[in-house]
Amino acid sequence: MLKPISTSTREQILLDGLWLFALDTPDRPEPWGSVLDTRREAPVPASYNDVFADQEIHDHVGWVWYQRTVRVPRGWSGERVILRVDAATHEGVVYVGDRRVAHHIGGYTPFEADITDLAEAGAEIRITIGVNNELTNETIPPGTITTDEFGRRKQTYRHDFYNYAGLARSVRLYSVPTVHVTDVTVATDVEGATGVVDYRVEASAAAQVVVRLRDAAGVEVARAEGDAGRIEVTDAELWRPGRGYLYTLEVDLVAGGALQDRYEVPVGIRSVRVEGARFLINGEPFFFRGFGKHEDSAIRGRGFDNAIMVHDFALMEWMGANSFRTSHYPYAEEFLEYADRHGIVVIDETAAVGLNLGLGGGFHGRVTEKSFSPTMFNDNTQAAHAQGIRELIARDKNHPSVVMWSITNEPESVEDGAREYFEPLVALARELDPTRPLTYANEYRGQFHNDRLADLFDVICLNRYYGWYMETGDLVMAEHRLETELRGWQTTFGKPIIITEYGADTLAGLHAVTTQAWSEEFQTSLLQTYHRVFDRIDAVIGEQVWNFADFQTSQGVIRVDGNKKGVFTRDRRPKAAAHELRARWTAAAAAEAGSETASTS
Ligand code: GCB
Repeated sequence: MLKPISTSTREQILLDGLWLFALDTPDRPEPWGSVLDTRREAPVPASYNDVFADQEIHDHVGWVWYQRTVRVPRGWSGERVILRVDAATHEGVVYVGDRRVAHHIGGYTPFEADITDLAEAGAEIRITIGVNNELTNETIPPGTITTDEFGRRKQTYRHDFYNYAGLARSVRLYSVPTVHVTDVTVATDVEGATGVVDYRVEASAAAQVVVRLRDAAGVEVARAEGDAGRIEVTDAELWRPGRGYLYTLEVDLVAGGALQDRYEVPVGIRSVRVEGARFLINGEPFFFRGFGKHEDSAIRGRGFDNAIMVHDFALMEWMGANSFRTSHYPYAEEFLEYADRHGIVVIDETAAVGLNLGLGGGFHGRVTEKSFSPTMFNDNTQAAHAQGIRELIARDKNHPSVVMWSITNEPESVEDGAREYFEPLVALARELDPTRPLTYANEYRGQFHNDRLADLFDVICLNRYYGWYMETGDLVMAEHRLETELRGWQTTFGKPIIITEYGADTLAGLHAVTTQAWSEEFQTSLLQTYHRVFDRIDAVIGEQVWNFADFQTSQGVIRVDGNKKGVFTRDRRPKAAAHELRARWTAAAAAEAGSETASTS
């Protein structure tokens, strides 16, 4: 799905700001029918949970309503008018006036409606958006809703981050001409010094397609006609990690000799391949250094904020990080656009987290039920998961920063049924995007000798907590067990391995001279221990620490105001480990830059 942009034929207005806001109650009939009966105003974009000083809102399970009016620009007469919601977590329904125009399930991907018939140029329209945060065994991510003896509905879930909800990303109104571009797909490759750009354009009606590739200075370097084709750029300037050079593909629809619509896609020319135990970007082995992150900050919850995003990227750059994983859901498109421009490498993950009843059995009680069964994660769950994969790839396929899809985090991978559940999803992802490698993030019970999924994927991503959840505080044993395991994966599969999670909860300001779990020194020592092992294993081609920053979770006895495995606190102050990582990663980046200079001189 194309992101709305302004061009000479398109305009958009952001509907960010304050919207009327109310919880759904049984006695609130048709909230869209008139002005919402409330004095509350909620900021968009933001999760609503922590904005108000109100327990009921914080804990609400079910629908909430947002409403505002907007005047359709007078100049949009004769244009199509589209309303787009970047994300409604986890289900959204949209009304214009009292007409329902859109419904969407899936909390982290956009949806839109053509509302031309209801949006007369110059007129004011009332937009009401319902958002539902309920998670069941058939949603992605899954959850369980119970009603207690007081009639209170409670949401539980198996993922370790707070179930923030609401309109956490922008809502947009935009115009397109009647004949307009509906989709553009770009895939790039590198052949010697030549950059290859394959493109495909879809349009709302038959029209002549003319595409021009412009370099970063705006100079036209190639031109082609037709709705699909190949452009070759001799001596192409490549998109590289650390140097996000972007061309622009200008797509024109022409009919009757006149320009109907123009859309522009940033294009980073690069190749991605897995060969043996190497991950190659432009034919060069790439080592992932960075983090699993969250969209998480105080007050806003998962709400998108440019200041926080830029600050997080600045801190990653300060540390010499070159990559991150969008754990555990698709992030706002702005993250990927920034990563494209700045040469940051992204592993892009679906929201399929928590498909695992066996995980954390000790904390959640004994588990006797199977994860993949008709009463738990079943055909409907799988269909929702497939839809999540479709929407992720449709949204993010053109971003050069995205080098790999992760279709799930820590599913049950050792049980009967896991393979049957995942095989069709892997096939679907490969069909939708044959150009990018695929992975999934594995949890430790899926070992190299019993995991039933790893061979379906191109890269082995492991989340490991030796020295933390197992052998807590014992880094000698952690080092031994980690090394034994990684050697097992290396020998059994011969595929590249990225450690997509490792880390320790750490209370900023707690210090110790002995190996004391939760201290800043312990977090640093644990990371050093892991790094020693990584440096001894050839197949390890990446280290992404869990987590970039402390983040909010549901309440529980193992979480003190959230998960504290951040290398930064929730307000982004460095713990000692940040300095340790900075020393390691900036040295690695300098060594890579040195070898690159040597090989090009
Ligand atoms: C994991 C999960 C992540 C948790 C983390 C932890 O394996 O993938 O979502 O937050 O462990 O800290 O327990």
